[in-house]
Amino acid sequence: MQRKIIYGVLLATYLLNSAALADEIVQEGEILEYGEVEILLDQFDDMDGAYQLDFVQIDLYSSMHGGFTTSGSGTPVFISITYRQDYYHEAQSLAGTQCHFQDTLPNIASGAYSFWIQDEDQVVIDDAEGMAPWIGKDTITVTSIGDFSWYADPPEDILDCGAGLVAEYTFTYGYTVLSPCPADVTDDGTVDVLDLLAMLSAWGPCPDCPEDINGDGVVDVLDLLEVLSAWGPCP
Ligand SMILES: [Ca+2]
Ligand SMILES: [Ca+2]
Repeated sequence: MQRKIIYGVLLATYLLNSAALADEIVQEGEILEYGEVEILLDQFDDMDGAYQLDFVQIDLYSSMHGGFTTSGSGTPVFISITYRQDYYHEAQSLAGTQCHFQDTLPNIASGAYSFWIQDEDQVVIDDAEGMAPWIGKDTITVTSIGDFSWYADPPEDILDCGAGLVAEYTFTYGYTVLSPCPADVTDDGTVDVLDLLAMLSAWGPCPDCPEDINGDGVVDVLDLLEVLSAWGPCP
């Protein structure tokens, strides 16, 4: 019984190691101004086709620091701020993120009132395949727009107001390390009858499986031809 458990662990370890290696690279930065900002996406490199880009995730975290002085009438002051960022590569729209802040603050007489408020948003770009040719080598344009509203009734209750913003962004590049010898589905350094047998046992629709060498979601004669043309030791 003990031995069976150990074999089970070894088999699980082998299966994990034989799967394609997936990894992530994170690029972080800050945007401190409104309008257009260029960001060089220089953290991902496809290593001349050895890495496949799977997804790009953008996380935006915004902090708003504001302050105001009031008449001290006692009427609450309502603040609503929307901060939007749009991401473009040349004319192509990639994604948009939006943070929204709102709060009700007291209308006090004793000098200025200051506050910090935060929000965060996340977006995942599905069309990472379309980004792969230029990502790592080119810039994107980020357009930042803020919409501020301050309400009190009567409005004269707000004597003075202002706000500043810090937006931190994170780009996460998810990628897969591609095998230099994709037809070696058993990962033993040789394309031989074992790979052929593995292919036959996975025959038919098979998304995301190593036997689908051309990545079209089906194990069929096209993949079989890839195995035959790569027959022998891997380069
Ligand atoms: Ca093999
Ligand atoms: Ca296929």
